[in-house]
Amino acid sequence: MPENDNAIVLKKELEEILPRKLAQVFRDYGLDLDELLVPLKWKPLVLFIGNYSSGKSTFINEFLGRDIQRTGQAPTDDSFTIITAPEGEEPEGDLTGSTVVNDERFPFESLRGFGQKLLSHLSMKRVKAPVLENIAIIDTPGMLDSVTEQDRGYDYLGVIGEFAKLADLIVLMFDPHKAGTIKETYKVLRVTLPGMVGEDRVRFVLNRIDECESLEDLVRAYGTLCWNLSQMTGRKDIPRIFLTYARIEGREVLPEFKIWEKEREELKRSLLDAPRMRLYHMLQEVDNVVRELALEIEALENLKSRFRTKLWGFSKSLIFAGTGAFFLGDLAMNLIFGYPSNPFVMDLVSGTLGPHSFLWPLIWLLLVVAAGSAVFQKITFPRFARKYADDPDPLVKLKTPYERDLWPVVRQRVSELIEKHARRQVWMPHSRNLQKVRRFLKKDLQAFYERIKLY
Ligand SMILES: Nc1nc2c(ncn2[C@@H]2O[C@H](COP(=O)(O)OP(=O)(O)O)[C@@H](O)[C@H]2O)c(=O)[nH]1
Ligand SMILES: [Mg+2]
Repeated sequence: MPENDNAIVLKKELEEILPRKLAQVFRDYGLDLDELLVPLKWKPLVLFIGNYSSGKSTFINEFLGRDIQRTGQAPTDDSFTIITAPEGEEPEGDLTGSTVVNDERFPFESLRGFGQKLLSHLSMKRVKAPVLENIAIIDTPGMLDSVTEQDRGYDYLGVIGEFAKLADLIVLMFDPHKAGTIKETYKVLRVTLPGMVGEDRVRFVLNRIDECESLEDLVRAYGTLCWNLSQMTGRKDIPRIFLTYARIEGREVLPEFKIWEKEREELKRSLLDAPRMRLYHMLQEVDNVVRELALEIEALENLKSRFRTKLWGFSKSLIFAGTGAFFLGDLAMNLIFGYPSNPFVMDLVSGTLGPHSFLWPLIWLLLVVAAGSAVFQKITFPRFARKYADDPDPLVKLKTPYERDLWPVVRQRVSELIEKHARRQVWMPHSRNLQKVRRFLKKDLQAFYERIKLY
């Protein structure tokens, strides 16, 4: 599998170049670079979701050429099953839910939070099949309807969302009878997958088309589905929908439907594309995180320049006040207390200026500067920091919808950094960091995208 080799080479290169170019910058902003690649540490994942008895398990069995998953008309299987080949010399067999979420080799730690009930409905089946060397397939209990979902005892849609975040390819399968539940499922994808980038990970499948009674019937079902989909995606164009059916022994299929048999084969082949999708996924993930970082630095750079303006304004007042105190401080003392007898200005006018004349002016100057700095440190600056910690919005100009999508998360981080380390933020070399990050996005990451296209 040359594609998979390329995937490994590219992944290695990315893992090398990312720390070399950006580790320092990540650390400067309190982010952990290693965490970024955790979801990508295991095999490429293909996730099957859709309504119950849409034919997910039947399709998976067919794809593997073995009867691995139970199938049936009623909601037969209410478990999440991760199917893959055993590693190295390990034997075939099942792993329990708690093993799956606790084994460091697998990327499923995030499922621990969903409780015991989920763990008893999660397992890994390890099956020796050549296609499973490079991918893992996740079969899910079919979506019932939103009311019944609440009885499962765990957050079903939340779990789907977690899997969707990890998955490189998502097969969204539904049948003509129950296309309604697709809406709920799709909503989860929309909120979990980042921005617009996630959409290309989804394969839409209308399965069991052999159950349509005629071609007209199929066209009607397809039309309804397209309408529903365009409402859900909010796009003008309709994503490709694979029309498929399983060949079941003893079951007659209308001859006109036979032309769709090749779509099922095409869909199977597209699952083998998962390793390449993994590369996209990986780049999108990196892209996303680095763009978040860029936005964060931009905000802090702006904070720094606002700080400079503020500091300069304050300094100007301080210079003014200091000059006044230098020339007039001892004169005022003289007028009120009669001491010192020869204030600075008088010496200046009478031409009797000597080193002794500078003593009081300098003391006054120092006093004003000290008082001014104290005010700045204790009052002006904390107020300035508080203002932007409470509301960092004025610090950025969100130019694209993508940046608007990123901002809520970044906003939170900016706010926390200002809250905790405001002083550091106004002195850090943000613009240099921003340059590094932008160069990475423009040059290095772009080069990776170009290379994927070639494969
Ligand atoms: N007519 C027809 N039946 C199918 C097709 N695919 C699956 N089935 C049947 O539908 C039932 C549910 O399938 P299953 O794979 O368990 O659905 P799942 O709940 O999505 O995993 C089973 O009885 C299958 O034999 C198909 O394309 N056409
Ligand atoms: Mg099933």
